[in-house]
Amino acid sequence: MIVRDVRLEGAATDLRVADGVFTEIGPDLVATPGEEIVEGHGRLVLPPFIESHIHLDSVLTAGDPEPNRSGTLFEGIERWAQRKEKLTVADVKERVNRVVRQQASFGVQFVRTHVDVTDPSLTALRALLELRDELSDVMTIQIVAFPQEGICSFPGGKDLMREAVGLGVDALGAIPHFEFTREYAVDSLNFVAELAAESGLLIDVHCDEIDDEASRGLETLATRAYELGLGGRVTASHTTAMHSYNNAYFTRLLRLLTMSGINFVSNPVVNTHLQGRTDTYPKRRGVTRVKELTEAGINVSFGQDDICDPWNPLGTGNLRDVVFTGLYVTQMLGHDQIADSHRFVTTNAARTLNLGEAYGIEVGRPANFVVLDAGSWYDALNWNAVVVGSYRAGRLITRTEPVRREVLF
Ligand code: 17E
Ligand code: FE2
Repeated sequence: MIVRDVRLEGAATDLRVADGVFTEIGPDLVATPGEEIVEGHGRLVLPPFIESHIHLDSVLTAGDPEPNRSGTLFEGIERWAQRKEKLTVADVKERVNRVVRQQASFGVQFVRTHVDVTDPSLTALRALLELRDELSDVMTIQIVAFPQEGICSFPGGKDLMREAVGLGVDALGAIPHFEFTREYAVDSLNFVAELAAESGLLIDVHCDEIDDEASRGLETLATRAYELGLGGRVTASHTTAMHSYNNAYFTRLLRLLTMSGINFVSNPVVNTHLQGRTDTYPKRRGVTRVKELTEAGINVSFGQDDICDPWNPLGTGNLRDVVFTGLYVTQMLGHDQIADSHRFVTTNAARTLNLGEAYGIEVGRPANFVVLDAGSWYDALNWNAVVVGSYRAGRLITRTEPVRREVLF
């Protein structure tokens, strides 16, 4: 197959795909007899979008059995604990199957999902493990064992984490800011770092998701990553307390973060909703320091976090909305910052997920790509361009008609 006349990194090109991989990339490719040709009409091609942080187990549960009335993270955890009692494997699979198809229609082909393992039956985890296999042809799903109610503060928390490792998760989480004490926070991070080092799993911690400037799980996580040589296999998600750190502390911390080589995920939509809730005025945005981390050469990606659940009553899974909001909230609207901002949900996210050579539009790699109804990312972002086609190993897996507006005056 030849995909003719698309724009790749600013230049017009064609793509040749055979046996599910890119075999040639360059202008004016000549079709062999019988070779299929797809017209690109000068549209933008990107590697697929990557959802680097979402909670698939809770999607589409908003209001059931009760809505989150305060809009806080902590009420969300209480509401979810109520809904968790009713989980069945069939319920989780039905909701996630719907959402994964919606994500796919927005060009997402890789998802890292956190799954709550503070449930002695591990129901949601069992459901997600089945879906990871069933959907692998169309969606790569990474599963993080996420201890929503704590590792040291939840009865049997460490055993549940070990059980999740045995069932086959991809990564280990933690939630230091929710543990009862600072000591438990440190102990939970040491536990996870050692378990990851011995099991070879990745780490992705819900780290300091609170407006408390004294919440400093991140320095422990980064230190363990540095000392154990885990570096890029470790991710710190949310890190909203960093918004409130004093600049003297942040300056010292930045040296360690750079040395450690860990990744960051910011969830700018959901954290502007959840954070600052104990403030009167001024109200903090509570989004981590994306601009400063990026300028220091540290890898940051963006996630949606939630779709219609106790922490976010809205959300579609369209990562364009996350980038759009993220750029405003982090004040990263310089021309160049906008122009390459898809990286927060493409290449930077690929690094967070440790996708390596499984990702990217290069000869010899899997022919996974999306075609947008725009000639540039700048326009695609601004005009909310649809993904007209999402290709997985060279196969068209979703198709959307371009929007055509007629003004009748
Ligand atoms: N759980 C949590 O601890 N933090 C979040 N942002 C979500 C779930 C969505
Ligand atoms: Fe989260």
